[in-house]
Amino acid sequence: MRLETEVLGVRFQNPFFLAAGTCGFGLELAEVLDLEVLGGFVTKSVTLEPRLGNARPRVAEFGGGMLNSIGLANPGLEKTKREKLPWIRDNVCRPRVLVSVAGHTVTEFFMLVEGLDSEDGFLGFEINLSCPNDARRGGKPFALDPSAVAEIISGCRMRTQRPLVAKLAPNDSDLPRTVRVATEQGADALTLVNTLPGVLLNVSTGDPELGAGDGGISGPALRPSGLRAVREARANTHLPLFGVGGILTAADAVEYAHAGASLVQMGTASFAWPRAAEQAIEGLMGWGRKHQIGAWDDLVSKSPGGNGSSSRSEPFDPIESAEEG
Ligand code: RRO
Repeated sequence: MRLETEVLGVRFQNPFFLAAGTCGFGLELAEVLDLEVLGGFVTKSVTLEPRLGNARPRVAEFGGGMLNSIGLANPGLEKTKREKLPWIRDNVCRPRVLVSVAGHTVTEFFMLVEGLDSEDGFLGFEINLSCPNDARRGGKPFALDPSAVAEIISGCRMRTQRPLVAKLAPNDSDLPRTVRVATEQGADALTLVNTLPGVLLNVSTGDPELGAGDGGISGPALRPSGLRAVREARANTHLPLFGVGGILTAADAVEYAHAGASLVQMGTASFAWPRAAEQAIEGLMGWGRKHQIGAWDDLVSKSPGGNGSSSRSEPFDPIESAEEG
């Protein structure tokens, strides 16, 4: 099966990315995984100032996957420019890189995009609108507020010509509206989904397992939620979609293609098995042979809504829509 695909006007050698927060800025994983096999990766979310992160422990495992509250630990804008992006520019050849940015305020998103736009080494931005662990926002992601989504995406759009990918939340009670807002305001693609809010309690004490209390669920338990969100988004936008949530194997990626994703991101699986993406890429070629599918693109174009066909025609007013809600 041919895995190359063209999305966002560029060619990807295969549809597999590593998700934000699971591969640092690349170099953190380069010793255990040959990054060059990937279609791409998304960096850890960058904030304006460096952040140490939330109280430990920050991760806990359970039968369905993992709960995290890392709390946006990252080196901040200046160090990302000075050290992280030059490493990517000098060491990453074939994979395409998206830099994830996370503001605590709308204006911070603009400052991050402006601050990074003139740097080398990356393709575009993943705008993280859906972090469930930002204590400064009381855990309420921007993605659940359509007028904030409109403001952030339109403002970022004015500040860069690079691809803008909006990362949305799985617990959005009106995802079609959010998808349409992001589309109308100039996003080039959407990522679905971030982690789902949850908590794990110590059975003896009743205390939360994570230092911060609540966290975000990822891993196999998230896959049905991610698939549902991709299908729902597919019905409401013509934009290419990144599917993420519980992808471990080639078959999981195929499931996301059926739902309407053009590209996929692996997250928690690569924490447990750093070479999971490499194996899934090989597995995908085998899957194609077995099922006589010639190309990844054929799978994507057979999904409901297909690749590039929009089910929307009427113009959409995000402000009016936000007021209706
Ligand atoms: O750093 C985190 O705690 C974190 C982020 Br920014 C995110 O977007 N999703 C997540 O599960 N954790």
